[in-house]
Amino acid sequence: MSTTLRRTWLPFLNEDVPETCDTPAKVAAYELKLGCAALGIGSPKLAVEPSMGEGYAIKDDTITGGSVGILYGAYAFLSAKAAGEPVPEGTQSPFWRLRMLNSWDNADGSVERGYSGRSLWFEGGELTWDGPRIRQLGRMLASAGINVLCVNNVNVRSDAARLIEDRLPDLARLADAFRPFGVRLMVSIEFSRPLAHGVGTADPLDVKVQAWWAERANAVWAAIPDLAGFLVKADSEHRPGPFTYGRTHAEGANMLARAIAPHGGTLVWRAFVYNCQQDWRDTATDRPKAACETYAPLDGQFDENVLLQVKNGPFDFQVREPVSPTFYAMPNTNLALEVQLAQEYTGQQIDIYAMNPMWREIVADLPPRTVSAIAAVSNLGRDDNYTGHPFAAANLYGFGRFAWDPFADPEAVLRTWARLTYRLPAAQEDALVALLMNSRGVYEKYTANLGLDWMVNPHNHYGPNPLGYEFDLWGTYNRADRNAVGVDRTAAGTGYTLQYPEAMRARYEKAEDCPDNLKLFFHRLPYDYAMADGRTLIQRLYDDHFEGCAESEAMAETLASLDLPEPDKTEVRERMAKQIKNAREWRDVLNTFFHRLSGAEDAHGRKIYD
Ligand code: GCV
Repeated sequence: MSTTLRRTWLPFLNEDVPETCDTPAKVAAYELKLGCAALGIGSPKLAVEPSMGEGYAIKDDTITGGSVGILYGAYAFLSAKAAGEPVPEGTQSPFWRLRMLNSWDNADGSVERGYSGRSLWFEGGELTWDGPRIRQLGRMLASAGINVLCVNNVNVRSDAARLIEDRLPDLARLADAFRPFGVRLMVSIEFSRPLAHGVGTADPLDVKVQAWWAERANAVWAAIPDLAGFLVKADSEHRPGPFTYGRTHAEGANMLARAIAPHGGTLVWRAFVYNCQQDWRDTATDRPKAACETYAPLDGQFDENVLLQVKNGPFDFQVREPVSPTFYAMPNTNLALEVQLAQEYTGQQIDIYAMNPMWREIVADLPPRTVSAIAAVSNLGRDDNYTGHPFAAANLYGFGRFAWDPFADPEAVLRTWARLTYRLPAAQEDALVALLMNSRGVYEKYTANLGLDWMVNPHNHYGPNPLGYEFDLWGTYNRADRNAVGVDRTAAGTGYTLQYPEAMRARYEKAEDCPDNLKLFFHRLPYDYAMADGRTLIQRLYDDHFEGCAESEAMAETLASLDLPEPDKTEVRERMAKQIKNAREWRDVLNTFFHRLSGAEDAHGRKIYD
């Protein structure tokens, strides 16, 4: 086995993909030969039918598929055989056409919100990579069904802006490396870039600016004809954008969209706009309202090749948020749903947090056809295992599966991942799947129960700090005092609930109807508020913190009983010890914080520090 390979969910593909496999069909043939030999099964025939695109069908020992679909068919066949599951019946095709991974990799090799090492393709301002590792990653992405990779951070800094300029030949070579896996590249661009080239303005309505971008697009697509498009973060967290010129985001996005439209490019414009300079004394401004306020009035104004990419919740990838109201307010706009695999607020690939159950909840509230595409902030890095925590690979795999079929059962997806990756005895596999399924709930209990987000350490976002953002500029306040906690976001409060369609507003508007897990997201409640189960709010806060911590300790025992292979076993054990330390810190800091404020004693007399 090659030294460059680390365990994936296809551990029987235990040789590198050679460079000679330069098309998806050749990769498919290679993988089938390798995989079928390792699994001791006969290899099916391959038949390319270009009209099937990304689709495939497996029948009578023949895999028929489009020029990329043939590869998806090969992986589906091998996965099913290896997992002992039936091969998919009938013609299979992905639910979303664009299944995008957004890397927040910087040209210097660092990764913003990266928890698995440095960038796999940037170092020292240059694009540079290890060929076998990239091909192994291509295999991983294709076998999960991911088909677009944005290579650089949406915060475009220093040399990254040159990717579409003098660094274009390197970007084209990277595109060549991923193309055999059906993965097309995307690049984040800086809205104000014409300024660096003497244009004198970046005003989207200025013809010189339009001409500059058109010329750039011509050069970029000449070098990479299948580039998926540009990704833009504008007027957000100090990034430049059309507001500087008194233009709307539709005007800004459409200007870029028109430059790339002749080449078939998609312009992905992020809807992450809010006031990150808020005065904490200002109780009228409510950050979750910002995106809908900015974009809903622009519904119908975006060009056809613009995708407005909206984060799943109205804040920023917190443990528990309602679905962003922007999704319901823009029926005449192509929308993309953005989720985050990088565990910025969800344990930083130290604490275990499996995401498929969470995405299923999003889809329950957001009919999947409401959006035309899906994107995930990547959790990849140069660590040997690519994702830091070995189990974080379940989120990468699970994202691809979700993007292919958002209706797939999350538990079944996690089981397939666990089975393919580890082949544990049945009882151990059940225990691992149950642990993964519960992992988000455990993390939620000790960090942010009842929808009370943002009590994290500022900037690095790991560990508890209930006052960390309370007097800061970012619009994320819990406003806890000695009587009550939370922000009233109802019609009588900040009015955030008014952004929702009637049925959802009704669900959230009254505290007694609002689901427990979002109570303190929508309401400001006194500590003696009576929860439906008869407990007081403060008791529920204490109970969840104690329970979440105890459940994380129980997770360690479960993990110790699993026959995981090395080095995963050691890595998992070491990270679990850190998770328990983190959970204890959260439990004690939050309990002490609320105890000091409320003066309420724990009904069970457990230890709360004064
Ligand atoms: C890439 C949050 C993160 C930032 C990130 C930003 C975004 O604010 O903390 O690191 O920047 O979201 O999504 O643009």
